[in-house]
Amino acid sequence: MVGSTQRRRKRSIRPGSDHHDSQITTTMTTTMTTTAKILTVIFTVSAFWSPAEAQVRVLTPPYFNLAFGKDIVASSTCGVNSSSPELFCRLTGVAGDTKESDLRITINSGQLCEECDPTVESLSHHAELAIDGTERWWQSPPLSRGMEYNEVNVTIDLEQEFLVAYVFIKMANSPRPGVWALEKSTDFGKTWNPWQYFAGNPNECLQFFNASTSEVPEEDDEVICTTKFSKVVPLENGEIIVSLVDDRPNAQNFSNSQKLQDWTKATSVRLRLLQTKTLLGHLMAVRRQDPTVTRRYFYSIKDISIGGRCVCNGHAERCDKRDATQPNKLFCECHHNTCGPQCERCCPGFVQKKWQRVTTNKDFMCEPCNCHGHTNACVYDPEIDTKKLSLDIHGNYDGGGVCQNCEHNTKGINCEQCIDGFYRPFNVPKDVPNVCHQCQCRSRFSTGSCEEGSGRCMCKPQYTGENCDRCNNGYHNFPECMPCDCHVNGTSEGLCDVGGGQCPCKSNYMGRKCDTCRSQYYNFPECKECDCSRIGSQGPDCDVTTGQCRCQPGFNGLNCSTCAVGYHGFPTCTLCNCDVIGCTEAICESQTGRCICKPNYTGSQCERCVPGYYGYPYCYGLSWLEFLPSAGLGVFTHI
Ligand SMILES: [Ca+2]
Repeated sequence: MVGSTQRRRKRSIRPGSDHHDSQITTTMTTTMTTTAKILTVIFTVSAFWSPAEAQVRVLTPPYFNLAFGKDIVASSTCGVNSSSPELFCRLTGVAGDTKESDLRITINSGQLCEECDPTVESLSHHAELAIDGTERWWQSPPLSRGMEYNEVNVTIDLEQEFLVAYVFIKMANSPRPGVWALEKSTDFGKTWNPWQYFAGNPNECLQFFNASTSEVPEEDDEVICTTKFSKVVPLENGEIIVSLVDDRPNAQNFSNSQKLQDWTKATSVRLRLLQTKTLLGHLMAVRRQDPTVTRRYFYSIKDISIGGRCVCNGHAERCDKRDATQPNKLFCECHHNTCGPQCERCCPGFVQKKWQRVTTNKDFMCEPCNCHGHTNACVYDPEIDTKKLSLDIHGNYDGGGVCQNCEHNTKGINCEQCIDGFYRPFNVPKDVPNVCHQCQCRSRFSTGSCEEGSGRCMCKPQYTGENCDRCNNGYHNFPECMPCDCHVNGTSEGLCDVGGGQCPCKSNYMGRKCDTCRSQYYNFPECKECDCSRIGSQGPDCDVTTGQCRCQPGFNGLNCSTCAVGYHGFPTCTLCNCDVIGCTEAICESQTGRCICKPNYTGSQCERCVPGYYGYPYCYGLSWLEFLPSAGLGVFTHI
């Protein structure tokens, strides 16, 4: 525990945190120092990023206030769309810290009242004021304009995906909202999901959100309904701190928990305000819509800070790169040879291994392909990876990089081979530029290719020898090397050319060139004897290709030396004496002639039912016997 605390403290003074602090302090002036303090406290005690991550290669960019400078929209605003400046009064009494000199403030039925007027900058309360870093604030229309102004949405478009650790809200001249939901979108506002519910008591949690009250989430993605931020006091300047990671099961294991990461991902954040918080004594008056009371009820927000950071998948420590085409978007400063706005892929040329996120449990770095220096271009092929065909830079067949456009007369997955007509001499390493030497082969006798290592020329089919300088078997008369007249297999004495006359054939060959099998032989160019059974076949000849003999009725097999189906007892091959209804397709055993019965049949010829079955040739079970008469079918009366 002690070690862990120390490490956490250490993290708070990392360069990233400095970056954060400077950003917060420069963007938020004067009173925002309070906010900065709160943020610092949150960062210091927060377990959002596990302390253990600092020890391995997980890189994480710093937190900053994601809301600052973003687009913010309120569905309704005090003074906007109202015919005249809109009167509102404060809940705090006249005896407050009002400056008498402030001429805007009037005292109206004992209340401190002011007006909203969007045409006068100092009386305007537009939504941007909730994220501007100053003391000015956004304010909703008072309920005196209509009870429907209980429901107001305030939406901040983050313009890209971030991981959000917390949301901090500071109220202005109103209490904190009574009932509301903090919501997030991961599709730029198309759909919304709740992050947390806020209500005054368990009944409101149920009534508005169908949720039970809970302060500590039991799941990484549990939406809790909390009551602690909906108290009526303080009447002004109240604060709400929503932590989206702390207290959740995987808070200490953030980089390994996809569920918790997904939970914190957002492209937009929305405050769906549902009901203002009323003083107990005002309850009836608000329902009656007494304007002297309802003009005191509205929402006002001085500041919304959203603490979070870019999604960089463990591959970047900074996220402040910008692109001229998308000036509002922040890009990760990627390491580990990764590329993309979120370091979500391996850079071109570094695709030997399939891209992965770095976590505390799993180190990963994109690796260049091993193309032996003959190209920088390669692509990842999952099939090559599975088959382990690609060599990595460590000399292992691991990964799926396939080199493209191999230069220097090389080819292959790793540019490890020479193209046709070139060879790699012995002792020449694969990664030298001139690895492949041209084959020195005379084209008349060789294919033009040569052997790896030795460079020995590959001969055309009709030539052979170290230098392709004599005729191959089956050819004669170097250097022409014409095909032999006589077939090399069928001719005796190794003769090749007889000047167009009859070649001397071996006993099992025939034809002028001895290039067919003699009768009773098959399987040219290796002529084998037919071997037909004298008893079972019709003659000694067989099919010249397959060797199949022509069998007598009742005989079967390549040589007609077995009995056909329905016959038994080779060499006599007698017809089986079985009942065709009761026996199987095999009819009888080929040696003994014993009939092979179907289930439920028996007897030497399968001519009766086994015990328990009745009604040959049907052989029904007992259950059928019981069933059939009652069904009135009367089958058995007819057989
Ligand atoms: Ca402000």
